[in-house]
Amino acid sequence: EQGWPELHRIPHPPRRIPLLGDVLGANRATPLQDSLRFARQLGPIYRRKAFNREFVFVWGADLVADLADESRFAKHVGLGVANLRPVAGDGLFTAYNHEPNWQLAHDVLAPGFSREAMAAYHPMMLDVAGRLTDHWDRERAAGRAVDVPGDMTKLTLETISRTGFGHDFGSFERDRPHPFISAMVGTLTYAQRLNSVPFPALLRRAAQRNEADIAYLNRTVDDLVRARRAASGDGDLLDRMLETAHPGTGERLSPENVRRQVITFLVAGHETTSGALSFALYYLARHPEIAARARAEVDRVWGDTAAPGYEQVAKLRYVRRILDESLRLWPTAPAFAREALEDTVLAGRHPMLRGAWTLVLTPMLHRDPAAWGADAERFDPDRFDPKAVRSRPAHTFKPFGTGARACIGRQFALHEATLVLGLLLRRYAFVPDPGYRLRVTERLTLMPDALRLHLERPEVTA
Ligand code: MNH
Repeated sequence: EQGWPELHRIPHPPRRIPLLGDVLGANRATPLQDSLRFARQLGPIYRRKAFNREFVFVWGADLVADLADESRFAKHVGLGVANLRPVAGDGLFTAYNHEPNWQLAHDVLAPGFSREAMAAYHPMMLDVAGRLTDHWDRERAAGRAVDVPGDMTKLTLETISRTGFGHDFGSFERDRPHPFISAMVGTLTYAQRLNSVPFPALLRRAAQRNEADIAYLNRTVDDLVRARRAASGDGDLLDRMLETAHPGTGERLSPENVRRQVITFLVAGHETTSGALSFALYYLARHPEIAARARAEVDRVWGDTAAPGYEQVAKLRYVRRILDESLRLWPTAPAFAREALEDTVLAGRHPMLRGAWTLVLTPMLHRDPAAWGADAERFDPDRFDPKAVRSRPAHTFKPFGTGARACIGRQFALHEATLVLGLLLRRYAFVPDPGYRLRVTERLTLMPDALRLHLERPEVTA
C-alpha cells in the first residue's frame, strides 16, 4: 500500500482493531509520545495503521542517514505540516517542493538570516530579554515562582515580531497570553487533532473555531502589513518581503504570499524556540552542577558587561551544548517527513516507489544507542564537545530537519536562545518545585507542561 511494495516486512503493533487500526492505548492529546512508545516496542522502522491508512515511521540512525540523501529523497508535506496549509498556504514551511513561491521566497529571505542580519537583530534581542529579566526580578522579589513556558513564549514572540516585523505585541504588559498566541495554539492543536479522526467532518465545532482563529491571524497580519506600507521599516524581514525583487528574475512576492510568510515566520519563529528554552531551563534546574559550570563560563566570557555584544554570544560554548543536548532529548519540532523522488531502496532493505514517504521520529533518532551509546537517555552536554561530535556518524542530530528544506531560522534561534540562557544563568539560580515530574504537552510542537521555577540569587563564584 502507498508505495511500499514490501510493507509486510515492516513490523506493526500486534493487536489491530478492524476499521480503527492501531489505536490501542493511543491518546489523542499525545500522538508523538505514543509513536515513541511504539518505536521502543517495534524497532527502527515500523508502521501504524489509522483508519485504514498505513503510516511508516523511521528512527534508526542508518535509515535516517540514507533518507538525508537529497538526490533520492526530499521533504514531504504531510500529516501535521499538510494540515497547516489552510493557515500558512504556500509560505516557506508548508510549500510543496514544486511550488515556485518556495524558491522565490527562499532566495528573497535568505539574506535576512545572514551573519550581518543576525548582528543587526542582536541589540533588539537584548532589549526584549531585558523585559523578561525585569519581569523575573519582580517575581523573585515577590517570592513568586515563574511560569517558564508562558514567559519563554512571550519572549520569543516579542523577539521575532520585533526583529522581523518591527511590531510590539506588548506580551510582557499582559496578564493573559496575547490573542495572537491563543489563535495560534488553537490552529496548531486543530492541525494535530485532524490526524486523529478518519474525516474532518467529525470535528465540525472545532473546525468553526479554527476558521475564526485563522481569520484572526489573517487580520492581525494584514493590519501589521498595512501599517508598514504606510510607514517604512529598517530593512527587516517584512521590508524584504515587500520590497526586494528576486536577484535573478526580478520577481516579487504577491500580497497574498506576503501574508502567508508573515504568519509562517511569526509562528515558526517563536513556538519551537520557546520550547527549546523551556526544556533547557528544566534541565538546568534539575542539574545544578551543570548550571554552575555554565554560569562560570558566562562570568569568564562576559565579565560584568551589562550588554554582551554579538560576538560574545557565540563564545558561550558550554551554554550552547546545553541547548543542543536539550534539543537532542526533546527536539521541539519532533518529526519531519521524507518522500522518495524515484523508485529506490531505503538503506538497501526497504523498496519504496516514487512518492512513497515516511515520518522521521527525531526524539528516537536522538536516543538511538547505536549513535548515542547505552546511556542515551541521560542529559549530558559533553556529548556535544567537538571531539565527541567528530566521533559520531553524520545525520545523527537533526533538530532542524535536513537538506534544502531544513530550518532557515536555525542561527536565529540558537543566537537568541544562547543569549537568553547566558543572561538568565548570570542572574538567577533555578529551583524546581519538589514534586515536579516532566510532562510534555503536544501541539505539533513540544513543550514542558506547567513548568514553574523558583528563582534565587546564584552563589558568587570567584
Ligand atoms: Mn524552524 C523549518 C525546527 C526555529 C523558521 N524548522 C524547520 C524544520 C524544522 C525546524 C525541523 C524542517 C521541517 C520539515 O522538514 O518539515 N525551527 C526548528 C527548531 C527551532 C526553529 C527546533 C528552534 C529551536 N524556525 C525557527 C526560527 C525561524 C524558523 C527562529 C524563523 C525566524 N523553520 C522556519 C522556516 C522553515 C523551518 C521558515 C521552513 C524552511 C523551508 O522549508 O524552506
